[in-house]
Amino acid sequence: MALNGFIDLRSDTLTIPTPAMREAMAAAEVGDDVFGEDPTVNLLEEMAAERMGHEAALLVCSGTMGNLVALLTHCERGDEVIVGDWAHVYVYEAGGLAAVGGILPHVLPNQPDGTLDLDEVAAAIRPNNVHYPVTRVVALENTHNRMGGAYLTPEYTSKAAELAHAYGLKLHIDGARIFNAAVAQGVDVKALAQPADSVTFCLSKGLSAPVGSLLCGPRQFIEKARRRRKLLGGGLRQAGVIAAAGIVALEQMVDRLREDHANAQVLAQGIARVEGLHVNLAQVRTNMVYFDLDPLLPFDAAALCRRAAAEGVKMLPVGPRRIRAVTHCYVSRDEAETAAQVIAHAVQDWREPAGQVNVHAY
Ligand code: TLP
Repeated sequence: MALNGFIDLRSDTLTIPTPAMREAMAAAEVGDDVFGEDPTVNLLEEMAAERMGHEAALLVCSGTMGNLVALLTHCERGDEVIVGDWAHVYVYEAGGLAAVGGILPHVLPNQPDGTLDLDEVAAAIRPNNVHYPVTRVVALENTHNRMGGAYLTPEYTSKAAELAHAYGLKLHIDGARIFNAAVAQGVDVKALAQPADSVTFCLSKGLSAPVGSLLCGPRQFIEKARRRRKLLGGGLRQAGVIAAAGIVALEQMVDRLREDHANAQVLAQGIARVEGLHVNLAQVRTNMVYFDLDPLLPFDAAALCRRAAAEGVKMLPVGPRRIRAVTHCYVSRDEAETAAQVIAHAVQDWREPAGQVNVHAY
């Protein structure tokens, strides 16, 4: 099930459309979505809203666009968003909230479990005073990418929403992998999405669709968001070809995420057995494995990734001595085991990587 001949653990974004998706895309009924006339997009948006327990949904090009559209819809220029220091929207979205929206990030430390400390959130909310920016939104991420794929619980999400609402703020959730969070906890995804005022989720990660994310929220909010999406150039025409794959993703690819989580365990346990590599097994909860290289090892994360790639396993260096490996539907259990063996061998029998395989780095 390899991708281009590699066991590719760099990201679940590397997943390609399944045969069922390709068929659905070819057969999709389409129309002009800027006119609201693409029946397949309309169906996907209805399905997404229903799944999340929100009134309406909007198909956007990417998770990045979904978060930006959400924040542009909640905020005026000069408003403030409370956000974690490792949040995707803060670290990995090219500063869009500030660059495009004129929105200030008010950054709090992310906890190892992906949460923000709610006492710290309460303390960060600005008093109503002419000197301050207006605090408008609390932004959370579920699952939390840089905090190891940690998931937020329904209880925490509801508490965060209560706090935000008590101060007249909105809660936005970057739920790029919210289905992983739901499947890992055995809860209905609504319990994680409904307390928020807006939530985005991605079709193009573990769900294996080629393109697309959904922004969900109240109908009026989504209508306003539709204009923001247009402003950003995200008004697509016959987007039904994309939406068709998204419908297959929602129907066929959600429940199987548990396999990815089980394979992440296999991989993590294999890595944990390698002397010189450190993985916190308690933190491996969904489809992500982050691990660190011992300071005594005579090579860094990028070198280890190049060496593993030369032997057929791609991973992502995310720091000088930190690596991310993500499981998805193109990584079988056997491949997870093989990957751990390749990594072990690379460490135990270290030599400089042969050849140059581009693995990228975040
Ligand atoms: N994350 C990508 C990279 O950008 C880091 C990855 O490989 O994990 N929210 C979260 C939590 C994400 O992890 C990502 C993508 C996004 C939003 C953005 O989604 P896209 O790539 O569709 O803009």
